[in-house]
Amino acid sequence: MEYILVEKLDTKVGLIRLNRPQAMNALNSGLMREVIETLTAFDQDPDVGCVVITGNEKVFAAGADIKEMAEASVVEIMNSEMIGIYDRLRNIQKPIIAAVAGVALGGGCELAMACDMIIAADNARFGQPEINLGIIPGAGGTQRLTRAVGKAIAMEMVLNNRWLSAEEAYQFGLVNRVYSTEVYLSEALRIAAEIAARAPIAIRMAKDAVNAAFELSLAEGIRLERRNFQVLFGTSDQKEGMNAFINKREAKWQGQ
Ligand code: DAK
Repeated sequence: MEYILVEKLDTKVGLIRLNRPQAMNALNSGLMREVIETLTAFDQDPDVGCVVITGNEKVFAAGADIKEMAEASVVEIMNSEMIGIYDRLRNIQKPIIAAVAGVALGGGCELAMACDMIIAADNARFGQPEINLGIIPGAGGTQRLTRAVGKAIAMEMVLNNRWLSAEEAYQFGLVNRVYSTEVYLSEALRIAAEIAARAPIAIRMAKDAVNAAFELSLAEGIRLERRNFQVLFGTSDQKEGMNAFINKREAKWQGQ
């Protein structure tokens, strides 16, 4: 890998570190290709139950690579592989946690929001500064941000480049938790390890059902949730989980 560092921890956590520090981790197509290929491999790997994506202590990612796209034509942007990459990201079935320190701007903020949870360091800042470049967010920024923080704050961020501090992002519901810069990554890895130790198929169904709340009507979402719930009664993990509860012992998940 040229632009990311990849580790597989013995806690069943896959760790991806964005690693273009000289360019503030700008998300060029090579980096994004490496991210999605690694995520796809983790998604198929039974030894990975949860993934953490992080940058470094100073920057998560300063957005798409402006130098790479500055001269692009409308057709080139329409044909950009980035579109497919963000669609594939949406289809990853295992939980993904973004551990964000420093700036998460533009496509960087969108990448964090495309994850299932965001753990922030106290120096994290979130923004959609695309308006300064004569464009608008193009990878879900106007949609996921608005659903997370509401119209008032989203409009300020998208129209007028307001950045949120970690504390504001927490208050507005964009991030799950805020920790000091010293421990934000270890805390994200701890939470990821807890999730990775849970019943894998139930975790997959749970992620699917919560995400459906953003895409379906309430009636459709309830129907999808019910199906996912029912399917789990075909797994040995459901039998094991309930049996373990009744017999007052720890469950041993098989992912079956
Ligand atoms: N792209 C390319 N290079 C970048 C960059 C970026 N987004 N951000 C920073 N860099 C580079 C700088 O050019 C500089 O490189 P050198 O000049 O040293 O060669 C180096 O990183 C250090 O940056 P600065 O010197 O500017 O560092 P400062 O600490 O002064 O400022 C900053 C840090 C993050 C505040 C500043 O660099 C900045 O404002 N960066 C740009 C932030 C931004 O505008 N982000 C939005 C980008 S647009 C798509 C979907 C989505 C998108 C695109 C397509 N499709 C579906 C097709 C997303 C678009 C975006 O994200």
